[in-house]
Amino acid sequence: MSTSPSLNKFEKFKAEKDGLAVKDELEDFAAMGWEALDKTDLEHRLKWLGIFYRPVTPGKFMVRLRLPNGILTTEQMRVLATVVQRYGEDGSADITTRQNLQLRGIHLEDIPDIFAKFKAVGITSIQSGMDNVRNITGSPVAGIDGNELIDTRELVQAVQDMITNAGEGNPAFTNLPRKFNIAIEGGRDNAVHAEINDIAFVPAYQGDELGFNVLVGGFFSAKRCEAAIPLNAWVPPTIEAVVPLCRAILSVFRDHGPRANRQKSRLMWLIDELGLEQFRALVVAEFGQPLAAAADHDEIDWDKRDHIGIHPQLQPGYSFVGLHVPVGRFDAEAMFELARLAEVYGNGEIRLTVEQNVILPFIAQENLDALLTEPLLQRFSIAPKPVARSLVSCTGAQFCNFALVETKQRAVAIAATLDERLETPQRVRIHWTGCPNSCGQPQVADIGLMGTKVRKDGKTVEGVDIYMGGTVGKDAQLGTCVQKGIPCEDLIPVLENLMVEHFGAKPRQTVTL
Ligand code: SRM
Ligand code: SF4
Repeated sequence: MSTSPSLNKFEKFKAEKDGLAVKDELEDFAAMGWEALDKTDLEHRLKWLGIFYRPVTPGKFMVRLRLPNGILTTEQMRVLATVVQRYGEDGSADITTRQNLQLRGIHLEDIPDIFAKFKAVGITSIQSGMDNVRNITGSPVAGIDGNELIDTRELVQAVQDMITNAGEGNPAFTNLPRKFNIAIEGGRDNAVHAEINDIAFVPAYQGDELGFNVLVGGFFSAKRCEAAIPLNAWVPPTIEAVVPLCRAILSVFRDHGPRANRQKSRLMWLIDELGLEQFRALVVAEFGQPLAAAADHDEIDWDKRDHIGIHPQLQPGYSFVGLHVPVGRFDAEAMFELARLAEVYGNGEIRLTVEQNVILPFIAQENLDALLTEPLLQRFSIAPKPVARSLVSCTGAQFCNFALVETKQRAVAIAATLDERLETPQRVRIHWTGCPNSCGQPQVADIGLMGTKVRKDGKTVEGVDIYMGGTVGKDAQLGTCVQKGIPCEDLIPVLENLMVEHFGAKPRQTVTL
């Protein structure tokens, strides 16, 4: 196939060979060994299968799953734990900011076997990277929240099945101009950060009928960050409405989205180019029927919960218990233990949150005390200290080649120091992100820390730009950069001051002998 000279290099390689084509070559790749692979297959096309070559740890791959609505079963978790365990010290897993899991340390030669094991328990990693739709998020307490408006679980699964052809791969949506995020919120507290998704469904009443208002175009990138805007559309909360609308918007993005400049290829750039009215008209034409105008307000009227601790759930006699997983990092042992706890005390289900934590649902009243004595809860606390509690961090330099700084370990250490030195009366959400790509969402945080390089004493050192003003839940707003270029080694006093000045923190009394 000939390719136009105006296309960027990503468009060229996609036109030459679709990313999904490597699915049929995986057995051969595994037999050849990663060093023998074509560079574009290795570094890019494998991401269509959720397989990420990590230049920081060559030969040790990351596999990004898809976990619709962030829900998995004990059986699935055990399979994942077994995979991670196989790689000893190198094996680990991270809960992501899209309530998903990424497994690390994986050898390419094992992947056909690993994928067979995934398939046997209904897990897929297909189309989870590059120019594809990412894990679709929904409230982590869908179906168990007494105040829920719409249970999103089936909708999220149905949208994923449409996009991925039920996990087998769907060539109709494997060549989008860029990555794409979808969230479906059914609760009152905007647990999914609807405003930072390319498509977001938020609960809204049209007269007496409950359905969704639809937002479009939210995204973060190194050059530009935008909150989603109303499409002026309302749909009933049915698979028959939500799935075709997602298909229509994705088709418009695929067929009309800008592809020349990767920095200007996300959905919002197309909306800018066409104007909202014309964009909406194209969506309606694809949808094949008129779209109702948006309801005049949505039902997001709560502050965002963090789900940590014990909470009575919709079903009488049961609670869901939120465990704090420091910066979302698991080892195999913790994964096996979580699977066991969910089986022994719950209903065999494990849920993940976009704050990189875990929820065990359906804990019967009579099982609560015993669950609380389990050793894993020492490590994954239900009552973490205030700063640690709301900490979120992207992968950072340990595994990500875009990173300008190490994030996860530093985030944990600094949070521990702040908790030691300060009494903090309220939750302060600190988000770390290792570079301007903003995977750790610093713009939604109370205090967002974005990695950068800084000059200090004639040397280049790791530093951060500080973001503030991000609000979540109802009336969510993106924060902005308030301070630039703080060396990480000088960060603690700066954060202490911000905590005292803006969040009512007080230095703890120090005892002088
Ligand atoms: Fe991200 C690229 C990790 C959520 C914006 N992101 C990457 C890569 C794949 C880069 C790479 O190849 O190394 C990172 C993999 C590092 C690794 O080894 O883990 C990476 N992104 C992550 C995760 C794992 C961060 C985390 O620790 O939780 C999140 C995985 C989510 C998932 O399960 O799919 C993750 N990334 C996000 C989010 C947050 C969100 O979706 O709410 C964003 C901002 C929102 C958005 O996309 O609009 C985000 N990631 C990016 C971007 C900038 C996109 C852009 O339009 O420019 C890149 C770079 C790119 O795509 O070119 C990127
Ligand atoms: Fe990597 Fe940057 Fe994303 Fe962090 S924000 S995971 S450093 S690309």
